Formats: sequence, structure tokens, C-alpha cells
Amino acid sequence: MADEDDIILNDLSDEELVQQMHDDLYDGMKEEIIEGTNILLARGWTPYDVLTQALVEGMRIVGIDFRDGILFVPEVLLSANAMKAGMFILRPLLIATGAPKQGKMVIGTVKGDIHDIGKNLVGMMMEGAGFDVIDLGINNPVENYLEAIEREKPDILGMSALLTTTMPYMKVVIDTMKEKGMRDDYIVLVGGAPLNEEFGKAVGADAYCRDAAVAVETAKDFIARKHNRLAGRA
Ligand code: B12
Repeated sequence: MADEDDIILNDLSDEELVQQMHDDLYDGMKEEIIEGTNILLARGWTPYDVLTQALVEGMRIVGIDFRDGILFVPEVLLSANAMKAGMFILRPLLIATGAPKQGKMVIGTVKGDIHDIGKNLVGMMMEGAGFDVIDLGINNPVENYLEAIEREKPDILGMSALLTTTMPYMKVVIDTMKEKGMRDDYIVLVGGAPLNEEFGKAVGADAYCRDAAVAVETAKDFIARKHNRLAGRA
């Protein structure tokens, strides 16, 4: 019998439990992640703290061993599924903040890229901050973004990419928006682990955001500026 079966998660201290959740995420143990998430919430943890300290930090560790060739795609897929199960519990709690309406965002992962955990997390946090979020999912060609922004008329377009091979596609989308004379009608935010501020500037985005919390603050900031600009014109 694996040791794992002998551990009663609820008997662990908060610190031990978070540590155990990192291990369980690493091992792709979905049920344990669900249980751990619920225990931390029942102990009065905020959904945001559970998300960042137990889940995102766990995935960071998975990322290191994936990079170093210790973990492989099938294992990381299990970790991702376990993480998503935890996020599924946190989502309604994170979005039910009653924050005043801020605006609308269309978000999607770019063509060729199927990573969606970070994008989903940004979407959740944006909803919690009062944004309506239209999620286009993964692997989006430029047409999907254009159709969605024409249909939804959002304030913000968000693009996510986790691969160095897919991140240049953001420029394709922004350049197409420029060609159509619609670039300046939208606030374009980009994110994903391999990006940085310089890249964001180079592709013509309004801002690069390193995580979901920064995305929320940046979005609010741009919306406030947009309102001030419109008020100035009136
Ligand atoms: C989980 C994972 C997978 C899972 C994805 C499951 C899923 N449903 O998403 C699976 C196993 C499927 C996978 C597949 C692959 N992966 Co992968 N994956 C990862 C891993 C370990 C974690 C990513 C993650 O979810 N992080 C957690 C979230 C919360 O963080 P995040 O995504 O960075 O998002 C935050 C910010 O970046 C930002 N953000 C993200 N998006 C956006 C968007 C906007 C608008 C804004 C404002 C902000 C923002 O806010 C988020 C929240 O705070 C990373 C390692 C890493 N360091 O990132 C590798 C990684 C990204 N993968 C990598 C690779 C190579 C691959 C594969 C090519 C492997 C293969 N040989 O097949 C395939 C590619 C498949 C494809 N075509 O997309 C490499 C990329 C290397 C590179 N430089 O390009 C990495 C870096 C691992 C590594 N070091 O080798 N992967």
C-alpha cells in the first residue's frame, strides 16, 4: 500500500497540508486536491490564498521538473487535471465578489497552443473583479479573435501563449487588427510564462501582465483611463 493512503489530510496542519497538496498535484491526484482545497476553505482560507499558495505554487514545482525532463507530458496532464479540479471549486467563490461592473473582456489562447490553466485563472480573477469574460478557449486563429471582438465589442482583448513557438502569433492578431483599423478600439493585454514586458511592447500590446492579479490591476487601470479620455471628449 502506498503511504499516500495512510495520510488523513484533515489531520495535517495548514503548512503540512499545503506541502502535501504540492506533492498530490505533482502526482496528479485529483481527489486529494479536491479534498485539500475544501479543507483549506473550511479552515477559513481565502479562495485566492488556496489558489496561489496550494495550486499555483504546486504547478510551479511541476513546471521545473517538466523542464528538467523528470516529468513528462502524460504526468503533467494529470497534474493539470488535478489543478483544474481545485480551480473548479474555487471559481464560483472567486467570481462571486459582487464587485461593480467594470467592462468586458474576450480572452483566448493563441493558435497552436493548448495551455489553458493560466488563461482560465485570469478569466476567473477578471470575473471576480467585475468584468464579463468571454472565453474563446485554446488554439485560436486570428479569425476567432476578430469574430469575437466584432460580435462582443469588449473593452479588452486578452491573449495567452505558453510556448516560445506560439507567442509570435500575438503579433499576427494585433497586426491584423491594425490593418483593419480597429486596433485602437481595444485594450490588448498579453500574458503567459515565456513572455515579458519587452515582448509585449514589441508585438504592439498595451500591456504584458505577469500574473492574474497584475492582469486585474492593469485592466482596471486601462478602463479608468479609457473613461477619463471619453469624459474629456464629451
Ligand atoms: C501544464 C503544462 C502543460 C499541460 C497543459 C495543460 C493545460 N490544460 O493547460 C500539457 C501537458 C498539455 C502541456 C503540453 C505541452 N507543453 Co507545457 N507546460 C505546462 C506547465 C508545466 C505549466 C503551465 C501552467 O499551467 N502554469 C500555471 C499557470 C497558472 O501559469 P501561467 O500559465 O504562466 O499563467 C499565468 C501568467 O502567465 C499569466 N497569464 C497567462 N495567460 C495570460 C493571458 C493574459 C491575457 C494575461 C493578462 C495574463 C496571462 O497569468 C496566469 C495566472 O497567474 C509549463 C511550465 C511553465 N513554467 O509554465 C509547461 C510549458 C509551458 N510546456 C512546455 C512544452 C514544451 C510543452 C509541449 C510542447 C510538450 C510536448 N513535448 O508535447 C506541449 C505543447 C502542447 C501545445 N501545443 O500547446 C514548455 C514550453 C517551453 C517553451 N519555451 O516554449 C514549458 C515552459 C515547460 C518547460 N519548461 O519545458 N504542457
